[in-house]
Amino acid sequence: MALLLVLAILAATTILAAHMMLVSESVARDASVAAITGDLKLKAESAADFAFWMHLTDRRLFSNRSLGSSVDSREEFSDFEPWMLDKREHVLFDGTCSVYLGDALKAVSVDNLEKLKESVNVDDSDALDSINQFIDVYNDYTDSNDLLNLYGMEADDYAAKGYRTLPRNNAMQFKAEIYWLENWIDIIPSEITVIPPKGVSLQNKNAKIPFFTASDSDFTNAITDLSESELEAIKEARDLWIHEGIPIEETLDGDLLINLKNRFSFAESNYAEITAVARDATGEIKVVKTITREVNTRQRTIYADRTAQTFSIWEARYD
Ligand SMILES: [Ca+2]
Repeated sequence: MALLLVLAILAATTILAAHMMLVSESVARDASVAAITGDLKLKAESAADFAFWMHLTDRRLFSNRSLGSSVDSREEFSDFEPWMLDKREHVLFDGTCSVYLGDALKAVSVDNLEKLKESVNVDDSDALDSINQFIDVYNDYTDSNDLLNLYGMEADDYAAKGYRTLPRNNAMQFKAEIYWLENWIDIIPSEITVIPPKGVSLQNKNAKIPFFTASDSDFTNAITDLSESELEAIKEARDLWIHEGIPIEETLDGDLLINLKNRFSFAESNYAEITAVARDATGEIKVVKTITREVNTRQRTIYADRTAQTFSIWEARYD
């Protein structure tokens, strides 16, 4: 009996010891992942900042800001690598970090929702009605009064849904606020343009969607009358520019290119979305940092603060 008891205690102790070892191993692994992630965050942050200054330098050196075109003429003048808002990959830190510069003017600007109608067929009254109703909800959310628009929602309506602090009754401060609005999921087709810091307004918010930063859904929304094969050709031409630097005019049929230029922007806006991806030595752990900044140094708003002393970051996030 005593022997059995001893054996039982021994077995229980062994299990406990094994469990403790597992726990301490996993704690040690978590600590090491956290340390690596911390390093990668720093790396991503410096890569994003480096890219910002390289882009400002590029803008200062070269006045031609059209994207997807041959860089031969600039190469005659300087061997400075192009740092433009065209989504091309720039590799830093011995290949462990990649940076991409995109255009921050995305498909939808929250204070220009009328533009949503451009991607809807003029005969599709249901779709147009839905957008108008959504605009009513947006207007009630942002106007300072409690007067209800025809399809809008004010404090009582939000309270009934359990949202007692809504609406803001002022301009949105974060673009993600649009996800509070009823039915957004059916109305907002893809990404949303950054909301500038307080007191600053976006220039050219009516601009066409930037071609190299456009999402797949931007393409399908904007190009409803093109064939599947034309759509594929467009995506392939874009990939060839992004990955191999082959100018768009060399890979796309002339008519198709003209058509495309009517719908999308091929010129840089003054707002950069910088994405830095930092990887550890194994490539298993990665950190993605995205920051949005104004990049036109001739605009006073690039400082975006009252004392005009810093180059403001408009938006920053880790994914
Ligand atoms: Ca209101």
